[in-house]
Amino acid sequence: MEQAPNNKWLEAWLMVPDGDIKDQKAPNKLVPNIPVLAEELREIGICYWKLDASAYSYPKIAIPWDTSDAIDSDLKRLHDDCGYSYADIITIHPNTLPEYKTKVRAFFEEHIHNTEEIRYVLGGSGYFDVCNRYDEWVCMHVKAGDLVTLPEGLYHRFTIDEGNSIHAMRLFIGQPKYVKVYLEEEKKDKD
Ligand code: KMT
Ligand code: NI
Repeated sequence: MEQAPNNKWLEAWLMVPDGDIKDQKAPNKLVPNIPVLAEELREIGICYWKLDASAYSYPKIAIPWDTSDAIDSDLKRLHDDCGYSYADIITIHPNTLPEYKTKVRAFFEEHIHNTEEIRYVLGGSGYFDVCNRYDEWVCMHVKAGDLVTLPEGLYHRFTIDEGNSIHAMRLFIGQPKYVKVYLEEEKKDKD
């Protein structure tokens, strides 16, 4: 399935330096803002599709989620084209995510994976930050209907935004791996 055309990509911008981040849930844009365009995101290996999440209903939590339950034909197509064989659905919200505060902090620690990271936003919103080739943080604002993939080995981090909640599907090729490699100390953990 074709990715979204460049002029329909998600909003992205360069972030203030890490030392200036007081609130991880804030946009943390530079002043004046420096937008980052689709071309640049494609260059670092990001893929982006826009689906209609509001037309279908999904459970708040399903670990795993049976991908044969997919009725959205676009999601089915992507699923088959890309070989996504496992999915789960989580809702990051104090009522639905055990150890919410710890998890929200952990998602925001920069890390890489030895697999692609594939996330489909079903509701709510958040920020995926990715490292560009100048080692600067680019913040991507993800919202309902956004299906984003980050390539293996790309430094990134995630946070919910000031809306305080996101409902998201996590897709995997093969068995899910949540192994993270952090920049500072190489530690492994499971979410
Ligand atoms: C991750 O790997 O950082 C996450 O899965 C974040 C939550 S999904 C929007
Ligand atoms: Ni990750």
